[in-house]
Amino acid sequence: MTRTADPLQTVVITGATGGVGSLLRPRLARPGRLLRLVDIAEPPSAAEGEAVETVRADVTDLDAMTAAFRGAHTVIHLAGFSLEERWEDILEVNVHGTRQVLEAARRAGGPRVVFASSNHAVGFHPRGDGDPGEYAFPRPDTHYGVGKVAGEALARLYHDRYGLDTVCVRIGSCQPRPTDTRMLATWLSPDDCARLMEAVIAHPAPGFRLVWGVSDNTRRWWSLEGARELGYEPRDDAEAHAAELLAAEGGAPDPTGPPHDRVGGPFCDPALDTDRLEERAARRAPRNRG
Ligand code: 15L
Repeated sequence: MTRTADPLQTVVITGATGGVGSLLRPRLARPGRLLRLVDIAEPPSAAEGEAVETVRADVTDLDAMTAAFRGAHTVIHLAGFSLEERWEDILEVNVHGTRQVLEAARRAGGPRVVFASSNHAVGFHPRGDGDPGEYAFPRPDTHYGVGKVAGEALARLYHDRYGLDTVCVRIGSCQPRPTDTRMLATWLSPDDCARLMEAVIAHPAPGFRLVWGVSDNTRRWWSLEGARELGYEPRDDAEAHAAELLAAEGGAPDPTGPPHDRVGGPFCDPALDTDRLEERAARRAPRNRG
């Protein structure tokens, strides 16, 4: 662990060098706050005025996580595979890693934990059914989605059993900008993602929550009610990109056929099969995850 400053409030980000972590880091930096960045890769060094500590560790390492969470106000748990992977990899990193993060939070004195869940926890819900509601029953579309469901269950367990404040955010598509027509509904802008995290941090006592993480998109399918109850006020709308994306895809997609007929879109494709995952895992360096 490298230490640089002694501010008032510590916010830990696991998986800080990943896609969402890299977008959040500059947006969560502020005076009076220390960002403790946990990752197996070395995060970029601190920017001007940014109070940062780095911890090079694996989320499955309980002792390292417990040390990293000491004195923290909030842990934003993003670490893990972000796409479909072999079952054993999802189990080890996404499921066991999340259990270790929650257990470490308990041992470290109980910072609140935000769990980055995903729309793929409920990906097989037909889109035609409309908004599946805040607490849509799990219908995972992949091993990855099962890992998110397990993480939500663990978050609930650690709240009910130990009183830890745990907030699960079913993230749509957190990208710098929407890149296809599906994201006209599912986009969570980086600024809105940071707004949602700030709402969780600022809330006096969130308890257990399960909310959608999505911008206020004109075409969104999901409720913002739960997130708004936390204090989230989204300001972005993917509609600003609609003309360009619709033109690129030759018009509005057919919502009654694959991949647009299910919440999880392309993740519901049976072509995400085991052989391809084995090949990808074989090409990946050990413990190199995104
Ligand atoms: C996710 O959960 C993935 O991590 C991300 O890579 C995107 O595919 C996103 O969902 C999505 O559904 O767009």
